[in-house]
Amino acid sequence: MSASATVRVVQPQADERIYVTQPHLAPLREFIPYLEKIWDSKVLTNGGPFHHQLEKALCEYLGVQHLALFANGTLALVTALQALRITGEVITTPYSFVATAHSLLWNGIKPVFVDVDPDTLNLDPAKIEAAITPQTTAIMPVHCYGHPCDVDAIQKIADNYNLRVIYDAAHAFGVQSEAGSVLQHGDLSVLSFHATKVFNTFEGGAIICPDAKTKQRIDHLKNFGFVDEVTVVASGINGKMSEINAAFGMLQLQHIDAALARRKEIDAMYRELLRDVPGIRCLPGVGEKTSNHAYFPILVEADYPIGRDALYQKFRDNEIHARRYFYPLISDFPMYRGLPSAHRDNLPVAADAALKVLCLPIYPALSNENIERIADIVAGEVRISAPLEACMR
Ligand code: T4K
Repeated sequence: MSASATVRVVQPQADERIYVTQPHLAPLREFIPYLEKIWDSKVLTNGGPFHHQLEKALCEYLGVQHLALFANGTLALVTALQALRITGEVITTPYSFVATAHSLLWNGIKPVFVDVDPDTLNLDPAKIEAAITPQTTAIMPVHCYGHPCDVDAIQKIADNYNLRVIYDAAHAFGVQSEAGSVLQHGDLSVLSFHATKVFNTFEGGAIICPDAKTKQRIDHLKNFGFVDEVTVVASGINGKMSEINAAFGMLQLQHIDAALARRKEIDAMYRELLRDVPGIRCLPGVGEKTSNHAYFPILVEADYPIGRDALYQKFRDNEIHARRYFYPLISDFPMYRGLPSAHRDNLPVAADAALKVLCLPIYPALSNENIERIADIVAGEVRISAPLEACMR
């Protein structure tokens, strides 16, 4: 037997791997009638019937007044800033996906990073005022992991300084506080319907706005600025959602409640299984009446036997692809790190969280068996280290 034949590396099948998320897809057969309608009508895009239906259906489902669909959340963020004619400096969080700050750069706006609250990891309202300058025109907070920001405190500051508020609500589909949808706050909120999100249309996004006039401006901006065949009122972009994505969204909406219910069960299971694991802190829900359980972040604290990156690697060795959302901080990427507000001393809480956080897999198809296996890997490190510590004593 040759040497190479003795060493058999068994590559796990793709379906044996567990990722941080897996898209929830309605059964394919249910989508066929939607496709047939598109094939019959030949309307593929530019505000067709499914686009209209989905905007209406999402307003009803989310409990909001006006919603404009987009091809993705990033284009929606870029357009939201255009819609309110934001310029100068915008206060935002370093603890998010890069698209948040990139949308500012795409508009020639300077991001000013402000630290986050240690309990919510959302923009800390107590630190916003110190970052306001004569150039500040707006605040762009993120409802990180779908947990609502302190919307009242942020609005109070915005009112005092005459600033606009655009929420990056990419994670906050369906989240409700006591006062209703979290998407009703600020001047605009932006959703993402990316494959990795709680509600997905493959790619997609939306801007939620409070009045019909703003919605009309947004609708112009996402369609090159066209009002009619011969009238262009703004230097708009092509940000429209296609009919195929909108049709899929209509179908996905029929299954969303079941998907959210399963996420809730998984969240509860993790919390129970990890409750007594020393050094592991599960981020609590904050102020939400209805959560969407979009992510399951744990913070690996100093009293856990191994570091966050070692636990991340341990998972990978077991073909479990947990993710360090959000490490590195946005403020550490090359296009931001030169900004005065990007300095670590200005962002101690965010910097600490970025080194501790690990998002565990959470998606409706995740089995109870795998949830237990994942929690067991976390708890296992404590079991391994306990006898060792006893020997050392
Ligand atoms: N603002 C915030 C706060 C955001 O989090 C995001 C997006 C945006 C704005 C921008 O919205 P969009 O323009 O994307 O609509 C992912 C997503 O690509 C990104 O949408 C999301 N945030 C971010 C938090 O996560 P990656 O680089 O982690 O994606 P990826 O491809 O590594 O996917 C993660 C895992 O999901 C994969 O390991 C497997 C699974 N997956 C992924 C895709 C794309 C699938 O099973 N199927 C798939 O099709 O960024």
